[in-house]
Amino acid sequence: MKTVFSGIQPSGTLTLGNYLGAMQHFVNLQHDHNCYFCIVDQHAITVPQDRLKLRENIRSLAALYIAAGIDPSKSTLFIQSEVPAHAQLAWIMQCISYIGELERMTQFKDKSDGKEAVSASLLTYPPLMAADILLYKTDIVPVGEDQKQHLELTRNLAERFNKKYNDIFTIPEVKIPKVGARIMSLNDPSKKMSKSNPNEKSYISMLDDEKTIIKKIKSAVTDSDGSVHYDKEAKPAIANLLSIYSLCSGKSIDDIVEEYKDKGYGDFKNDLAHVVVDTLKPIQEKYYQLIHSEELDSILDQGRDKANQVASKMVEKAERAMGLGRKRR
Ligand code: ATP
Ligand code: LTN
Repeated sequence: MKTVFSGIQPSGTLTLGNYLGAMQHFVNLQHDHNCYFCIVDQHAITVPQDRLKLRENIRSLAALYIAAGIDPSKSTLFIQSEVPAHAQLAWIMQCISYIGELERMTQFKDKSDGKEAVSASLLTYPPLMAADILLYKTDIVPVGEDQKQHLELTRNLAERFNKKYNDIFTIPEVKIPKVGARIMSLNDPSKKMSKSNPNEKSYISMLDDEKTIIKKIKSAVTDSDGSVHYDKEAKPAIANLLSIYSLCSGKSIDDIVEEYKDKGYGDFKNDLAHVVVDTLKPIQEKYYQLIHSEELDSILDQGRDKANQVASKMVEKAERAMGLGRKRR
């Protein structure tokens, strides 16, 4: 059975983009793969976080994973900082990374652009991500489009290590969904929908209530001509809303376009809001049952123990390959 690993940052409440681009696919993969899903809190602190808010976001993300359908009897769900091997292997990965290749990462450029004080960890974020993946002999990494470059770097680092020291790491493959890999912001279709965007109108949170979802979709920007059809270049805003409609309803984009050919944006947006509400409602109900439960803690305890067992062995192998510490008998 192939191994799958992916992570999501607890940097705010997940958006519909995170769900459609990542989490929904995790749920489908767990039936025939050995899956690890991680709450990457050490990645989240590469930018300043409020202590109490971070705690809350970590727990909330754990509950959302389960509420969205991650089954702890099939998948290992755990918190990155509870498995020390991640930071340990990240150091090793930093030692074999070049500053030049890290500076070329688009996410680094975007997040450091125009800032006066840029943390060193924003630059060394990708070696930590490589460590996450390589610790578990991962074959497949399901992510949204924005992570493609980090995956390419992970593969390069793994190959570099294997060649230079010992052939211990599995070279992972990236898996990007055909539709929904990049859900765009509701008020600017040239930017990706992101949970850390300060403008709440730019995203739908997975925990938004019905009224808020309707309001946000009604105020989403549209394109100038009034017809509902799919054209990513000329009509990026409507193309984005059509992708969301299709992914939430299971209908093809062609069928949706046909359904709205004699209708305007008003009807389309109204129905879209209800399709989104119907997608998120069952997840929200499960979420509120779980969020304060002991069950959630016991799932995370078990996940931590399982992940620790696997990851500590791999760190030991990497350290041995590099000659760290004393010779082991
Ligand atoms: P942040 O805004 O805090 O940087 P984010 O919202 O971009 O975070 P991440 O935690 O970095 O979310 O990403 C979790 C997963 O969701 C990744 O696989 C990422 O590729 C995917 N993802 C994030 N945003 C989108 C989006 N707009 N469309 C599709 N997939 C997305
Ligand atoms: N960098 C990713 C989150 C992330 C991740 C990972 C994804 C951290 N470690 C390992 C896949 C595999 C992001 O910003 N979306």
